Amino acid sequence: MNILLLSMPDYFPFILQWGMKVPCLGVSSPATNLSDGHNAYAGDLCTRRDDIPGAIRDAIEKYNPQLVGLSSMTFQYSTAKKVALYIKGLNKDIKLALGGYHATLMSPEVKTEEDDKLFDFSGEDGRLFDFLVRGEGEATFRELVDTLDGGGNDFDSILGLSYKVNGEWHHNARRPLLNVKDIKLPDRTKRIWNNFGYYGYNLDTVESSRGCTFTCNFCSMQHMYGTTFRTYEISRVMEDLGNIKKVGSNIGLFVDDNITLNPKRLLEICETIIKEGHDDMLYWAQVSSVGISAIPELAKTMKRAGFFSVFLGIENISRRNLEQLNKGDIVEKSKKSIKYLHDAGVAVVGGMIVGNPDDTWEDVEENYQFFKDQGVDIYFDQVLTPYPKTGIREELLKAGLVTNLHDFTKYNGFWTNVRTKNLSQDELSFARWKCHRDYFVLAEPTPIYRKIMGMGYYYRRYKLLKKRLNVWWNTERKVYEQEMERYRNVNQFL
Ligand code: B12
Ligand code: SF4
Repeated sequence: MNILLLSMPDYFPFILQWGMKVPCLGVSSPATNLSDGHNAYAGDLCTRRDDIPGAIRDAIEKYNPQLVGLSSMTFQYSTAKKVALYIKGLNKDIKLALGGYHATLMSPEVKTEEDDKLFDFSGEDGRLFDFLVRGEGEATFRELVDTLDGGGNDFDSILGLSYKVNGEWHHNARRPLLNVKDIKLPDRTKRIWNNFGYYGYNLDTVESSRGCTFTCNFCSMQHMYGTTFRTYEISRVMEDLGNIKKVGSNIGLFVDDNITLNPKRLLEICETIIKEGHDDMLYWAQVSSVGISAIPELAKTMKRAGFFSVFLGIENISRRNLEQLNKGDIVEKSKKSIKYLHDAGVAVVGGMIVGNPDDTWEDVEENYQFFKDQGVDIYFDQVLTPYPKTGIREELLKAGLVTNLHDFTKYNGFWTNVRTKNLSQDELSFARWKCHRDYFVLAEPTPIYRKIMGMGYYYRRYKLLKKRLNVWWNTERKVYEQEMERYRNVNQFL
């Protein structure tokens, strides 16, 4: 049987500025873990943003799939639906499966009154898709493909699957988490498009673990893995690093939720990278302040292994807000982590979340001041987003602070979907834009960031000059509105 898996092209506006095109393991891993005898192809539509309909049409013609699987986060679902409609228009006999975060949120175990706004089983969504693959996809998708290929429709024994009988949806029970030993390494030759990257580097994604045992209440991850942490053998991780090198990558992005959950294990991974000669590549990972601050030599060893930059979840510096996010008091740990990372020469992409219920303008700005004082190199500041089925959504709904309830295309941390008790949605959005601009965009880059930018530094200076001139000619408010307008339609592909 021919199978095509596609990940969605939508992106977070700031990420575009950084020129990131990231291969999605959510499609290459299920494509690899099928039974023998099928032809599976994985396509990342982020590499085809210039002509999405053309890319889909060509892929359908060339690979002639009987089943197409779409991978989508919640903010990408509207595009997934358009892609599904487009495919059905090309060939109505192709079966369509939706997998990934959005599909997983539709598990019957986490039903809410808002479910029909996420996926309307009795409406267009229900008619368009044939299957939902909820949770980890490797085994569920394999069993689905085998059943379809055998001509069978005995779907009721496939755990984690939702399917239709005479138009009526049935939801099988959740599949228990997989034993990670059973998951085959992703076969990247199944990819049909390959121009991935990060500013001229060739980037690929690798996994060393799945899950996290923390319970931050803005995080959707618990719906996929609960509060568990499963690790791959370090030898498997090294084999995968060797594989991405073979396909020409020179940056490995670890997609682990929290690779620092066991900092001793990360230390061991770094030592093994060095020992086995994989330190000829660069690496990037999402790390926690708790983990990095736990072992003073960890940051230095990471740098020696090739970690040139990390995303550090600082989130907020107000203890009140950290408590509200169920994050614990990590301020001192964040300071320590930034110091350890900088001493080692690792660039810190600081994760910040603003727009907590009690925030004033001063509270928002205090976070940017902290980032500046601590010398954070790149600001990844997001507005608190009431992602569906998270604890924070419930709290914000109760407090009447959610201003955009159901346009989920705006749920990516860039757009403002809430207000605070002291700031309207518009004031919060403007505060975030202005602080981001004043403290990061128009500021002199930190020495580490400047080094990473290389010649790009001069391009940035030129852009800055243009931006400054724009503020001289216009009011800040006008510039803000122009920028927001520019970003509003970036994810309209079909
Ligand atoms: C790595 C990562 C990124 C990377 C790379 C994304 C990529 N292209 O793969 C970067 C840094 C770019 C990123 C950015 C964002 N991310 Co992100 N990211 C992750 C993270 C940590 C891991 C994803 C991953 O690769 N996992 C490993 C693979 C193997 O697992 P998987 O993708 O879940 O796929 C499995 C199943 O979902 C399923 N599956 C998935 N798709 C399909 C399709 C089919 C057909 C089938 C059968 C099965 C299937 O099978 C797979 C194998 O088991 C997750 C958290 C998590 N644990 O998933 C958040 C997560 C997916 N991100 C999230 C968000 C919100 C974002 C952003 C919008 C904003 C932000 N806060 O950063 C941006 C926007 C991205 C963009 N396109 O512009 C949310 C999504 C929430 C939601 N409800 O949709 C998550 C869950 C984080 C969270 N803590 O809440 N992200
Ligand atoms: S530490 Fe990160 S992955 Fe873990 S629950 Fe918090 S936000 Fe989610």
